[in-house]
Amino acid sequence: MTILGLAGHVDHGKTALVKALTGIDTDRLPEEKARGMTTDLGFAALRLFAPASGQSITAAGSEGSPSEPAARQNPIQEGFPLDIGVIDVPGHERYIRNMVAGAWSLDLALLVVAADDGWMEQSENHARVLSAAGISRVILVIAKIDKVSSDRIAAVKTDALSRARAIFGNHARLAAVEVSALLGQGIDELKNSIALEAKRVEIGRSGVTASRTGFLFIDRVFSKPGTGRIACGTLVGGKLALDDQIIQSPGKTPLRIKGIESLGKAVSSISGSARVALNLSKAKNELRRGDLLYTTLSLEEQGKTPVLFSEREFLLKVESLPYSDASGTSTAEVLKKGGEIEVAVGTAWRMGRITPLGKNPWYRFSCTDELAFPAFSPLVLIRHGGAEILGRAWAVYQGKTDRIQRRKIVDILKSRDSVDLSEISSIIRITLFPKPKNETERKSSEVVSVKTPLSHNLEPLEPALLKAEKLLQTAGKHCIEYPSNASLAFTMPPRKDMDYLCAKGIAIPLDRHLFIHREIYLELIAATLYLKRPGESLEISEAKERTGFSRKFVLPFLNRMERDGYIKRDGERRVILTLP
Ligand SMILES: Nc1nc2c(ncn2[C@@H]2O[C@H](COP(=O)(O)OP(=O)(O)OP(=O)(O)O)[C@@H](O)[C@H]2O)c(=O)[nH]1
Ligand SMILES: [Mg+2]
Repeated sequence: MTILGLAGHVDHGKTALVKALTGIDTDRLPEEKARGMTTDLGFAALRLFAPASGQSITAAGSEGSPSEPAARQNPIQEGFPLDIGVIDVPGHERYIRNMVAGAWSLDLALLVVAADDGWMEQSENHARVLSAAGISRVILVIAKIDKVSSDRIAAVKTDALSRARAIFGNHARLAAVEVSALLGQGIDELKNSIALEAKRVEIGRSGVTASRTGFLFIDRVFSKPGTGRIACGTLVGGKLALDDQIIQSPGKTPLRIKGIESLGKAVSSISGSARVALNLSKAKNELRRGDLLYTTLSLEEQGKTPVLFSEREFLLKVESLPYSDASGTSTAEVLKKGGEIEVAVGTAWRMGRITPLGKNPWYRFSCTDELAFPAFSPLVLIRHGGAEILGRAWAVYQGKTDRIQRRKIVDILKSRDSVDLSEISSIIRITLFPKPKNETERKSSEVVSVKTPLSHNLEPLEPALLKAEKLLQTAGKHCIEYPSNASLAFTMPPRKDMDYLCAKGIAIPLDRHLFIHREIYLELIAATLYLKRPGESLEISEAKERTGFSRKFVLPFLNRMERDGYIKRDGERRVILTLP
């Protein structure tokens, strides 16, 4: 599914345009109806069909980059149905945070500029939000063309295109279409442009393996009598299926997916990107707009680079965003003294304090409530209490730091301004938490280096051993236990095969009788230590909840983790020594 979002100044015709495209009135709240103004996000669905290859957009400067996916072999043929989730946003500056909420996750944006007013303050702000969110496919819609002369339309279009180009940069795909939602003029042409861009988005996706972790910022929560709690949002990456576990953060609460709907239809599974409504099991925490839901992380994704941040304090790399002309204040100028600021990501935003770290562009940001977001998502910086978009930022570290640690970090950053963010993030973590040199740590790092590859790269196994491995995989976290009872005997691999798999590192003995596949063992360690830090305690109940093991299995599992150097018993406590 392609996710399309609207943007543009108040009253420039965004909601009317969505209605002209989809037939749906996205202003659903009574307040919106009464005021004739959008105040919150609105949602609609559109189905278009892929146009023939080679059809070009009526565009200005929309050549796209040479690496455009369309240049690859095209798996999406003419007539292929393209489902498009549409997100309408408010244009009034008072609701800028809601607009930012709608901008996360977009594949394509319609930047609406009314031909009578021309480029206005929120055209500028919204364009900068889209650019902050990394949106680089934009169709500039010159709206309400029935109200003005053709000369005026041409002038507004030229001005808006050059301003948009200044904000989005030369790499962005930028097309322009003139419409009147009132008369229906230009709507077919706009649909063609959307279909062409959506086709490119889908072609781009089809060649790429979806990221394993799916993220969804909740944008709406409601209860349905007899069904329970429903959370809506845009799923980005990953795959969800009925009965899967999904985690809610802040709070890291596991929830079960009881039902999935997308574009009004019930489905049993869905892959991102998609608009979804999830019926979720009861949990101790409320579901709130701004909460992040995510699928359980695999070990592979948890390696050195974080996949998720969820904390009250972060170290940020801040970046300025271009304005459409030279009038704007520089981000560094505004932030140099630090102070109150608002940070928005997805549907979440927090007020907090930003403090320069001593060296541009690095800052510390702390807020009172935990903020959860996918690692390396751009954060939008908004002037405290205002609507001005000050810049964007990326978190490179989460958690509190003391003065000495920060001084160390500044020293690192001085010499590494141009280094990749995930690398910076790893360097900071290693600097703040150097590996202890004691015996247990040495052992554990050996374990880590031996087990890191997820699949064993050994010589091919003979059929009998392959069968034994398959049985072990099928058993999953139920493990294989010897001697088994008679009714299960036929599914048990011979003990000598299991011993061989252990010798090859494919099977892991949790104790002398209980065996688990190595990949499953590693996944369970990752789940158990997820977002934990060395030095923290690990409770048995927590390990049970995170692994789904019964008490009978959780103790051998924890003992094995201890033998592998991940944790250490300290009286009644188990202390975390190292992370996978
Ligand atoms: N003449 C004319 N009027 C239009 C057209 N499109 C929208 N309008 C009118 O412009 C006004 C604002 O339209 P909306 O679609 O509500 O504008 P919006 O951008 O969604 O406004 P906000 O959501 O408040 O930012 C309404 O009175 C519409 O009827 C058009 O193509 N021609
Ligand atoms: Mg509107």
